[in-house]
Formats: sequence, structure tokens, C-alpha cells
Amino acid sequence: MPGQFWQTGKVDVKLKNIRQINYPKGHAVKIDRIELHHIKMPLVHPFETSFGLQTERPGIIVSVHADGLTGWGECVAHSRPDYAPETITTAWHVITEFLAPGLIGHPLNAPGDVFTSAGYKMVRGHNMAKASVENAIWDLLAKAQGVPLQQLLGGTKQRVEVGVSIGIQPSLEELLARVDRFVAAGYGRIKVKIKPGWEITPLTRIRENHPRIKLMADANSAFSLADAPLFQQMDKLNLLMIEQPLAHDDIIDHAALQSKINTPICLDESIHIPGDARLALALKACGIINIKVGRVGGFSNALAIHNLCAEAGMPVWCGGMLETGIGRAANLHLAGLPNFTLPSDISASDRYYRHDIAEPTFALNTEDSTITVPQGPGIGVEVQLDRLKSYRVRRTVIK
Ligand code: OSB
Ligand code: MG
Repeated sequence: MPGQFWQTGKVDVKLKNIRQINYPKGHAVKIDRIELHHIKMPLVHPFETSFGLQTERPGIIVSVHADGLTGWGECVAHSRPDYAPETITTAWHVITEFLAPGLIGHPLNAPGDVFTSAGYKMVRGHNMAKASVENAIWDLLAKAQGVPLQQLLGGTKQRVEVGVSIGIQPSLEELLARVDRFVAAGYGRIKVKIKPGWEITPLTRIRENHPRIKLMADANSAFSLADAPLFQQMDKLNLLMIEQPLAHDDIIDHAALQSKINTPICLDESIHIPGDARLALALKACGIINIKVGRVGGFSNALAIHNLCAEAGMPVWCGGMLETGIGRAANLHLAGLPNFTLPSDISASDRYYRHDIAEPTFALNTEDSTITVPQGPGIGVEVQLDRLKSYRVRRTVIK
């Protein structure tokens, strides 16, 4: 039945907006240096979406240094403004010119104190740039307190339910074989990318082969409201959800489409701030929200969106951006929050990279399609500096 997996009802979380988050306070730290590391990581398998083909993942790794401790964050902007308006170049510019300088020497008792720094008060938008710095500070402050990041965020799960995101493949046979391989590897939820001409047939064939699997489709904005009949056909396939079928900057047409289909729509690209989530809720534009910490500007906004969705009875899950072990560790801590009730796009390390830049790497717990939240201080993984350097193409220091 449509909706059988996702109707989880209300989760008991008190409504807090971004200004009401109770940031746990520790000792004040003062950042003496921020470093940016522009990396290029080769992917083990090309990743094709409706907006293009990726064979490597560019990224900016941010390290913030204070009192002998280092906090790590990852910027998920692409080289091109294809998924979101930001790029590696715009993020580099905004971090080096505006966000980072205002944080040097700025006292931080709690993660929310980043918002009183000069750069954060001045910069509008640029969520992926902001998230990479804010999240590195969350890691730093968790390490200063000697606790796992999860504890600062308010998450409690030891294991997080996950799935795998499968790109558009050169042929239907290759797609079906790839789905079979991931199902055999223990993934209990399969997401496939769709685009016009690559939707009903691949989804129908996968459903025939795997009648009970949690199956979903991600269109990355490739369709329009005129395609409503296509999505009505998908109602027969018992999909867990359809992710971002319509324009990246639309909410209102998604509401129109949602009123015509039973399968829940999940918004990804359209949600950047808590206000977008409130609008989507008010308009009934979706049944589910994908929270990507980069897209929403950091953990503070991610928490705010998580909390307001929990209050409204709307389930969320954690999206992925092919992160390295740094960003994926952060995602695992976030996905430990109570309203992350659907499987997240956080796959095992070997699905992305031959040599990840952080240790330990992540493996799938095959008995329940979960990944264990790392329990050391902060994000709980150690960045391997030699590996980071081997993938690094540019570095800068702000102090
Ligand atoms: O739309 O969810 C998406 C990767 C890059 C850009 C957009 C998306 C994705 C994914 C990858 O689906 C999920 C993952 O990191 O495993
Ligand atoms: Mg998506």
C-alpha cells in the first residue's frame, strides 16, 4: 500500500526553532587558524544523475584549530552549479574572504556562537560554505568536551538505518545487476536516479525482481507538472517516496503534484532553510523531507528543520553528497536524531572510495541495513593527513 513505510506519526520532540536550540555550553575556545584543503577524490564507480555524470568528487575540507584541537568539516559544493547554486570556487571565496576571518579569535562557548561572528552576520545564502565551517566548529567543541558529536546534537541511536543511491546506468541490464549486487550486499533500501525516458521501465523491472524491497526514485528536478500522469503510474509500484520530481526552486507545483498522487513526495533541492520546510508543510507539498546538512547551511538549521518536522509529524532522513569519511561521519551523528525515521543515503565507504581520507571507514551491518555511529570524541573518525595531502590540489591558511 502506498505510504506503508513512511507514515510514522508524530515523534515526541519539543518544537524548537533555530533561536531556541539549547546549545550545550563548554569551555570557551578561541580559533587561532582555519585551513582549507581543496581535494579531488576519484569515485569507485561513475555517478550519473539527471543533471550530469560525475567520475570524481571535488570538495573542500575545512579544519579549525584551537588550543591544540582540530575540528573537521566538509563542503559538498560541486565544481559546477548543477545541483545547487554554489560551486567549489564560490565556497572558497566566501569562506576565505568572509566567514573564516571573522572567526579567528572569536570566543565560542557553544556552536550557536558562530552566528555572532562578523562573517556569519554579514553573509546571506552560501549554505554549503557556511555548513562546512559551522560543522567543523561543532566537531571542535564536541572534542573540547570529550563527547561524541551525537551527544551535542541530541541524537541517541547507536545504529542508523541506511540505503544506497544508484546512478543512471548505461543499460537496463547493468542497472538491474547493480541493484542485485547492493541487495545481496545487505542494503535494505534502494534509491535509483531517474530522468525523462528512464523511469517507469527501470522502476517496474526492479520492483518485479524485488517485490518487498524499500524502493524509491530521485529525479533531481528533471520533470514538470505536465508529467503528473507518469507519477500517477508510479503509484502502482509501491515506492517509498519520489524525491524532488519538479524544479529545484519550486514548492507550489510539488503541492499540486502531491495532491494528484498517493506516493509521498520527498523534497531535497527545494529546502534550504527552516522557512522552506514550513512552507512545504503549510502547502502539503511533500510527505517527507531529505535533510542535507550542507544544503541547509549546517547542523543548526538541520536541527531546526528536524524539530519542526517532528512536531508536524513529517518524517525526515539524511541525504548524502558522496561525502568522504569526514562528512559521512557527521551525517551519521545527525541521522541519530529521533525523527530520522527513514533510511538515509549514507552507504559503506567502499561504495564511494577505494581509499577514504578518514579512519575507521564505514561498513554496512548487513543484518539490519545500518551503519554504526562512531563513538569517539567529535565526529569520531581520524583524518589521515597523508591521504588528505595525496588528494589535495590547493590549500590556504586563514589566521
Ligand atoms: O540528489 O541526493 C541527491 C549526490 C550528489 C548530488 C545529489 C544527490 C546525490 C546522491 C548521493 O543521491 C547519495 C550518497 O551520498 O550516497
Ligand atoms: Mg536527491
